[in-house]
Amino acid sequence: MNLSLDNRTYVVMGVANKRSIAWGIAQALSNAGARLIFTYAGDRLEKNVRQLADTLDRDDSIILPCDITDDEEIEKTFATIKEEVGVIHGLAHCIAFANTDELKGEYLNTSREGFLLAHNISSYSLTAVTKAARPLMTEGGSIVTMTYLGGERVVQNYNVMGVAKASLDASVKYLANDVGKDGIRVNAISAGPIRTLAAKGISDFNSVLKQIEERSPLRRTVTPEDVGNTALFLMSDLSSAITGEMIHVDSGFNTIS
Ligand code: N5H
Repeated sequence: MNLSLDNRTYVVMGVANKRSIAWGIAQALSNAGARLIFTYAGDRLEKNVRQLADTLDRDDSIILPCDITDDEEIEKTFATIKEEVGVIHGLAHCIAFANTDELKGEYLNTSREGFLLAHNISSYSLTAVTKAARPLMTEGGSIVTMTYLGGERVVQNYNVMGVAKASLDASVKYLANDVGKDGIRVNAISAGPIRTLAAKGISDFNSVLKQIEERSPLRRTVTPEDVGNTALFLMSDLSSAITGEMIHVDSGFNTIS
């Protein structure tokens, strides 16, 4: 048994640019021999994804739009994937969103609308895409989502995203139980903070990163490559009995008080 993903196809959702965690995952899977299908939200990101996909060693990637707030579009996207490749072996869900103005101050100021938006995009979407992907995973497979420590404990400013991640983390366990009988595993990677487009504009991100450098057991921040390598492990047969699990890729920061 090894890390090879030869003759396997994976869906990667959430590449925005070359700094994206989703792109770190895509590169690791591609280097292990996987064929990739990318989905993006909004025409603005299509060009970025195409340009990045062009830098991969193989030229059979498929790039499709998928607005995960739209059930019809999810259905359409996965119908196209079925037509194009028939079977998929896994999916990386790297999607989250909350209103910027609700990622600071007190959590209790979260609006109903902002709460529902964050939960819809950051949590329910995993359930929706797992449901759509399941019929294509006829050979079993592995679904990986991205979470963060702020779902397990209070992290300053994470606010409604923390509550949405707690919901996502619970979904991972319930989904894992539902699809386990089909040989499909569902796991989450809890990454340390990384300077991505989503993290842009977040106040004091520098000091968050500095804290990881100073206080984490490994005394360094993590990279999309670190996360990509863990995603590769979770997609491969080496993790064959791991499901409903959360793996921290955070230089050990979660263990420190
Ligand atoms: C404690 C922190 C810092 C404060 C909270 C950060 C939360 C970040 C997650 C969400 C997903 C960021 C977000 O939705 C930003 C949007 O309001 C504005 N940005 C965008 O629309 C850009 C253009 C697009 C690409 O973003 C999205 N989401 O589509 C947490 C940090 C220390 C760690 C961290 C950054 C965690 C995380 O969940 O990403």
